[in-house]
Amino acid sequence: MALPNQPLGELKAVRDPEVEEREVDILVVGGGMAACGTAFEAKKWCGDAKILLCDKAAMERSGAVAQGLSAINTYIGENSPDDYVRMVRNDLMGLVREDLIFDLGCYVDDSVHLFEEWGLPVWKKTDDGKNLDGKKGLKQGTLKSGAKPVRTGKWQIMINGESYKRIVAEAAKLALGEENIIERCFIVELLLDANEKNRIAGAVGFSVRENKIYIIKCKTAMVACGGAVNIYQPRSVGEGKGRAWYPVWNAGSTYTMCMKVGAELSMMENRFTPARFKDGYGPVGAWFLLFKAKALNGLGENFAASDAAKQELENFAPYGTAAITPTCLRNHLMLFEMKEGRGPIMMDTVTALSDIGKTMDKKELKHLESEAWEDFLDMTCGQANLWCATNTEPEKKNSEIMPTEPYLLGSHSGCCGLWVSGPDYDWIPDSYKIKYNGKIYNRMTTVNGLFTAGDGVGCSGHKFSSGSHAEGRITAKEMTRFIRDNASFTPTLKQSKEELVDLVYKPVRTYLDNCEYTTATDVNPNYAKPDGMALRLMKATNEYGGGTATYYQTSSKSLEVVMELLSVMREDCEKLAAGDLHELMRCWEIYHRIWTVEAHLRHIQFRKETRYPGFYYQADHPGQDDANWFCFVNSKYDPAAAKWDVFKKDYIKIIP
Ligand code: SFD
Ligand code: AMP
Repeated sequence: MALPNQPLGELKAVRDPEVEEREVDILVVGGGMAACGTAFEAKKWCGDAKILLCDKAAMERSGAVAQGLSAINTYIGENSPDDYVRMVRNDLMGLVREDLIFDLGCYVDDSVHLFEEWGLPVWKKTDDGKNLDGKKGLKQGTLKSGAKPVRTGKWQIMINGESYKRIVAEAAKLALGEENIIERCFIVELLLDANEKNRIAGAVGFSVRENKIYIIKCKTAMVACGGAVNIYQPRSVGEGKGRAWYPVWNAGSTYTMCMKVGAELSMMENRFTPARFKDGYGPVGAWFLLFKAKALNGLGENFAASDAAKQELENFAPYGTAAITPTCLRNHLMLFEMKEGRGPIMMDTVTALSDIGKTMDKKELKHLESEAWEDFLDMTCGQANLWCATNTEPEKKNSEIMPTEPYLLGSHSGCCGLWVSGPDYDWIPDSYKIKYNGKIYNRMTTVNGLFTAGDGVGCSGHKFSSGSHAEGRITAKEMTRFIRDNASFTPTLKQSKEELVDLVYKPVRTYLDNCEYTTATDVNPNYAKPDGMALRLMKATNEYGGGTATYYQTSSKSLEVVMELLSVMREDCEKLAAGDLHELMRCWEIYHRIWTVEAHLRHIQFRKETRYPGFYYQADHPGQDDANWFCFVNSKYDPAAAKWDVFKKDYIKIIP
């Protein structure tokens, strides 16, 4: 909750903020991996065009990579882009946009090579099979010059990545110029053109550091505000609240802002419910793949290798029986054990480290143990803290893992997002292309001139940090082409300056009008504080929308109930109140979250099957139903009529 207003606390919000109006050619919303890719690439192509990037936080530490990462999960290297498509398709149970994934696979390595050039240490393999990290790894040469990375799985490589985001942001800032960047600027709505239907013309946002509103006109925009976090009740409450796996400050802005101007969403039913180290949210990939650890049930059994597990996976062939079990089905097996009373699930770190250590001398063993700690110190330092707090030495004591609360994202092991155009190749079906004035613009949404990347792009998961950056770079070129091809366009906003100020600062005015009615500023019959609204949302989704409360199960009736709760929440959002700028940000975040969750649940409601067991279950539609549902589910919100339309879209297989 925001600090109360006091001289040393949050900055008080005032009734009438300053207004700054800008007009640019290209607007980039977000400052994460994708936006940094766009920022790095744009100037090279667009000449004198004016660009502006707005990030709600400080780019050096914003978004999912804020704390750093210890692996780059997409590096094609010796593999091929078509094989990359097969991997993603299998992991996401068959339904993906193969054009987008293939296209990304062709470019992603170039971003990884750039990261290394900018100073990111990548682990290297020696000829005799040893791993070298940090400075030692650098001596082997660069990936581009042929040095071999340390592969964990087929696609992932290890890095010393605590400063990963700083490195990527520095390059983005240098390329774009600080004068073209506004940090601490939260964009709240996109704006359509007054004269041309379905054409992007700008955005409005506010500073979270001073009482100021930004009204920005643009000819084209790229929105990459990441995924949606804190939409379901986390397992930890009280002292653990605020900790999550994905970045807490990504509030579904990408999906809400785009859908509210009429952009088509796709696969919003898909969520990611990652298995993580319990309470600290430490990722499991390095443990499974690099350290070759096994997950054990409460009886100490390697349940994933049991005959019962094999049988269960056969129900989901061909995905379940593939060489690598899809992420949702790995969860499904874990949940099966837990529901049968054979929990908790433990990561057997002790055996894993002891097995690898067998071939090592004392010094190498010590280094191995420090790598185990560094995996978290580089990426999720709260997990390392938790290990300290619970006297956990991974070589001596196993740690519990557990599926977390659900997240919505399009770049990790999930694939919800916007329906976008594929590239202009003849092998790509027409239904995957979006045209404007007869021309195709790669990664453009169904709103003309509006692009997205990273977590924003639907149907193409497993891009991760590197792929999101590469995708941002793709949009930079396409946006340049878009403004050149449509040079005569002048953006005109529908709303007046006053209307936009009224919209953005409404919660501030509601607060100022009513705050003197009670002595406790959080309790007031005339308004609702965002913190309370956040708890309401999480309770509703957790209990009815397939949260942890019900082992991720929902039903037609539960969905009906949660839809009603959401519509009342949306009504009550009219009464959100903000006493300071931090709270104003919280108001807009919760508003974005509620809309995003509604889209998610509407999609689940529409798809009458359980396509992703382990991520969610529909009690009255268990199992996959390929005959009826081997298709994408798309939706579109009509801003003028305030109506949703949810519909099927054909999946087309391109790569055998
Ligand atoms: O271990 C507004 N990710 C991993 N990727 C990897 O390559 N390797 C890993 O090891 C990965 N793992 C991992 C990962 C993420 C996290 C949190 C952990 C572990 C703990 C995933 C990647 O990080 C992810 O795929 C990309 O970062 C996605 O990029 P992008 O650009 O789509 O999102 P972003 O980086 O979060 O940036 C969002 C930006 O938007 C800003 N923002 N700005 C203005 N107005 C608004 N309304 C805004 N709302 C948000 C944010 O400030 C930010 O700049 S592991 O689990 O597998
Ligand atoms: P995570 O740490 O769970 O986010 O995973 C990081 C990467 O490793 C992702 O590409 C995952 O798909 C992959 N991964 C994690 N666990 C496994 C596993 N048990 N088997 C195969 N791949 C995995």
